[in-house]
Amino acid sequence: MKKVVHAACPHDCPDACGVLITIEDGRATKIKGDPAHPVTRGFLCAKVSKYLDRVYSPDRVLYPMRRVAKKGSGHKDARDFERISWEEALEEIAARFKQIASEFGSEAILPYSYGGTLAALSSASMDRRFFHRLGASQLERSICSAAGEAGLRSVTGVKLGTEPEQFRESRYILAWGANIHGNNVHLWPFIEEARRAGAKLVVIDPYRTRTAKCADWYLPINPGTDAALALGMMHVIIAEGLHDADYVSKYTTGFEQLSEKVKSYPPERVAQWTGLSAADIRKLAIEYATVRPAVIRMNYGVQRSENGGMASRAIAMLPCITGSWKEVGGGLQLSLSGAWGLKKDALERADLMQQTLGRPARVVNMVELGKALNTLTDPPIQGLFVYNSNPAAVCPNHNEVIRGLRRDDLFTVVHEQFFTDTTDYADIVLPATTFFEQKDLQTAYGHYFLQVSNQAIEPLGECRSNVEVFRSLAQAMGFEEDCFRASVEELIDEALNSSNPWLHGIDRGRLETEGHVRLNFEGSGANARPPAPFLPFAQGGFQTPDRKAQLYNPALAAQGLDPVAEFVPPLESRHGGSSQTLPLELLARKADNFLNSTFSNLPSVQSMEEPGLLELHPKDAHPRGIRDGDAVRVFNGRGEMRLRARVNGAVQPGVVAAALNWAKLTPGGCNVNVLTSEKLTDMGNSATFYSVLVEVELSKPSLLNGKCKL
Ligand SMILES: Nc1nc2c(c(=O)[nH]1)N[C@H]1C(S)=C(S)[C@@H](COP(=O)(O)OP(=O)(O)OC[C@H]3O[C@@H](n4cnc5c(=O)[nH]c(N)nc54)[C@H](O)[C@@H]3O)O[C@H]1N2
Ligand SMILES: Nc1nc2c(c(=O)[nH]1)N[C@H]1C(S)=C(S)[C@@H](COP(=O)(O)OP(=O)(O)OC[C@H]3O[C@@H](n4cnc5c(=O)[nH]c(N)nc54)[C@H](O)[C@@H]3O)O[C@H]1N2
Ligand code: SF4
Ligand SMILES: [Mo]
Repeated sequence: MKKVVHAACPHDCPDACGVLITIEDGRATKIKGDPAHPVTRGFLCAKVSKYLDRVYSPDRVLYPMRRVAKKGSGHKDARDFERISWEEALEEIAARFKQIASEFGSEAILPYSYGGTLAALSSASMDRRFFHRLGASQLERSICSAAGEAGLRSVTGVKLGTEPEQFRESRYILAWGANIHGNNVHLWPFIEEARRAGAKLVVIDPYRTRTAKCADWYLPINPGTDAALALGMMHVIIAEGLHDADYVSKYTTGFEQLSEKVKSYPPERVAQWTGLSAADIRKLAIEYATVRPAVIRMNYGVQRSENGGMASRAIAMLPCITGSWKEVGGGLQLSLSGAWGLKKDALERADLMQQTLGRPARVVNMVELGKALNTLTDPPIQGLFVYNSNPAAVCPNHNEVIRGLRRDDLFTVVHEQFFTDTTDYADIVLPATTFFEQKDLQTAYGHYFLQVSNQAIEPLGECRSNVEVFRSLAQAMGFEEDCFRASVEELIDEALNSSNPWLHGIDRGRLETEGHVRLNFEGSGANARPPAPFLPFAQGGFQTPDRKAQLYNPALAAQGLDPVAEFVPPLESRHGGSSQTLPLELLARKADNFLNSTFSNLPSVQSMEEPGLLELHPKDAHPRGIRDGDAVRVFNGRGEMRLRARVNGAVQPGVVAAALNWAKLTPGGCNVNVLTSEKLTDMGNSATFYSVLVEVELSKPSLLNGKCKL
């Protein structure tokens, strides 16, 4: 029998595509985009188009497994484990967690999860209930976007922005630290539509991405200098009187302080930091302010540097001073995730932690996993439960993370779909379903459509969903609260039972029938209006204390930051002053065809990438005797790796780039995060993957096949 099921892609991607899965005799035989979805419009990215290869991969984890080989050695796949039953696995985990809790206290157990799936239930529901009830340490989940969110919110008070459909109305589009073509591909057709109508696409990125290659104007900015550029643009806009005085006076506070501040950022000075010419900076500012509507797609590339919070803040001020929020096709998009307002307290039940501990549990920042595993005391981390994440690949300061994961006294459980870099250090591996095998609720951070993702096939092998794993683990621990028995449907209903007016009229039944539903921006009942473009800040409405955009934000001063904005060069950069020890800035990037480390083990997806490359400029290659194709050693005080040189036009002199991959699949055996640091950003305690200094030298080709040196 053949049927087609509507699902939603839950991967960590702004697009949250509507998906149609064809099933024949219980087996998925086809995946395609749902043509009815107004934003993702019937196509999928290259990697998810190959999703059947992932679901039915012979490498899936299908059964609970217990380690038999020594941690970190052996085959680094299923052969290092013995198959056990779910009952044995759950009993062993419960027994170990109870023993750790009684000996060290429950905060010696740390959950570790991030973006394996962003579906509402799979990412934060039963799991949170479980760890709150257990009294485990809390994880600060800031590895990706926290600096940018803090920067944006310091201006607007909320993560809202321009909906993607409006980009077709824009006439000037700034892709700022945003690899749209690689990481947010469903925005691209709207941009193309705008360009056919005469729009100009400007890309500001230190790496010549696919998006940059397609741009009308590409500005290869020096890494970590975006705050200077935004302040320089505002210098020109204000000096030329191109700001919207009416919007500014009605809907912003602090314009006077901003005007004063930007006087010290003339284009000539900004040029020295950014590597862009003063003439280009001036031209960019004038075009941005006068070619209307102008929209900014800022993305998280901007905020993965030491002062990325401030950079995002400065950029977020631009549409506030030009009044571009008033226009359809104007404004700015970073993340739209502030719109959903699902009932988190019901889903996550943080009150259970209070009940167990009588206080909030200790917080451990996920970026500092290496430090946490190796240095925390009182209590030390003795139990680690990893799900939705692959920290042995994605965490900065990889060598320290691995040193911690190797500890014999650390009990590590990993719930996974594949034998990743992290399962190489697991005591117990539990098999996880993919989104084909479970039902969930799906929000998005790049559009405003809510979806239900239906279950298409039965779980493979003995795979269980995140919800089911924590439900059964709660039972094994003897947690008796009713909330540990909730079904998926009940959890979806609880999530939607929110006071957010934009969810008014949207319930599970409607989502199940319609597949996707746009948030209710129009109001309901007598106040309802016909669907119209959503302009979140056309008439102010910022979610700040005074409802105005905060060009001056007093709360920042309390954190030791400039309450207006300022540019401070990253310490670990060529402009960083005394701490500068090595000459090259490394962009430890994402691969266009993987999703962080996900997909990197699938042959059909691997064939679209060329892993193991270090991209560098001829001006840096030649003095070091490096030619295209040579083996090179890339190193700094934290570690080293071997890569193959690609001397091309991707980066400017002084900048090199390498992409994220599984460590065990990277030539030389360790990945780019051996070079990155645990240093946190200025705002949001986020990661600084793009503030890294390295040196590069020729290496012996044979060492490309060597082992990671710890
Ligand atoms: N194909 C694919 N899609 C993805 C992902 C993936 O790994 N692969 N990852 C997903 C995830 S988790 C996220 S958070 C989003 C992220 O999507 P993006 O926010 O687009 O993230 P990045 O690729 O980190 O950075 C975007 C660009 O910023 C540039 N950049 C680096 N440093 C600077 C800087 O100092 N200034 C400026 N202006 N630009 C800089 C980088 O070169 C990069 O091209 O994408 C999601 N989508
Ligand atoms: N050098 C460098 N490092 C980076 C970045 C970078 O640009 N450069 N990007 C950073 C960013 S932006 C992010 S968001 C993080 C991402 O960090 P992670 O969220 O850890 O990302 P992934 O590598 O995609 O690993 C997710 C894992 O979850 C598993 N998974 C998927 N679905 C499920 C499920 O339903 N249940 C369970 N239990 N597991 C599941 C997948 O198989 C996969 O192995 O990486 C960060 N690390
Ligand atoms: S990864 Fe992103 S673009 Fe690809 S199918 Fe999923 S949501 Fe769509
Ligand atoms: Mo991310």
